[in-house]
Amino acid sequence: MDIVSRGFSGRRSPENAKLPPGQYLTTDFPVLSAGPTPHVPLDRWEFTIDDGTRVLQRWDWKSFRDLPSEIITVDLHCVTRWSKLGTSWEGVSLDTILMDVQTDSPYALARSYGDYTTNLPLNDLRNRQAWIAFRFDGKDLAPEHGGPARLLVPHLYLWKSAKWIRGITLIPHDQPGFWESLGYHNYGDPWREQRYSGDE
Ligand SMILES: Nc1nc2c(c(=O)[nH]1)N[C@H]1C(S)=C(S)[C@@H](COP(=O)(O)O)O[C@H]1N2
Ligand SMILES: [Mo]
Repeated sequence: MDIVSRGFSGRRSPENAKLPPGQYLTTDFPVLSAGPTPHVPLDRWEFTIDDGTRVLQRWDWKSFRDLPSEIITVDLHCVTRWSKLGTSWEGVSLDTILMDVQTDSPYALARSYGDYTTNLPLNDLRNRQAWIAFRFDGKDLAPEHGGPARLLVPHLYLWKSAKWIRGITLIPHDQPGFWESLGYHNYGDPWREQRYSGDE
């Protein structure tokens, strides 16, 4: 029997149920960048998939924007403890991006303009879990938030969502990206509170 009735404490509101451990809700949209915001003109922008040796796929802005896109509503969780619920984006699913890519490599390293990298298992980019997003809240993605386009992987802490994405390298053996090599967790599941490399 429940000693304390549920709705009484007021702590299990629908919003709180969506909040991973150790996170708090915010309604603004903080900017977290490890360096200056790179400005890439759209006529020089490109996005490539490579295997470390060869470029397997290449899109310029026009061919990228010709890919089918979708509107998605997702919750964001930053390792600095803010979470933002119900954010609306438009982007191209990584399932679409990877459709014609044949690989045996189980890991991916996302690469950004400005040299930021972050690693994740290739499977975490598949199955409607990741997008290359170019619009936020109905507007073109602002440069400070990663415009013209950023990776969006909402089921992992937000440092995995590389801003100013320029490509993804498929790698046979996992290798740490920027924050992962500075002591952040290799995988970064907010629901398991995988913040730092020592966390389970
Ligand atoms: N290229 C690049 N991507 C990045 C970062 C960065 O410094 N450079 N910071 C990461 C971190 S730590 C977070 S929390 C989010 C922040 O995204 P926002 O600035 O849009 O809130 O971007 C991630 N992607
Ligand atoms: Mo972050």
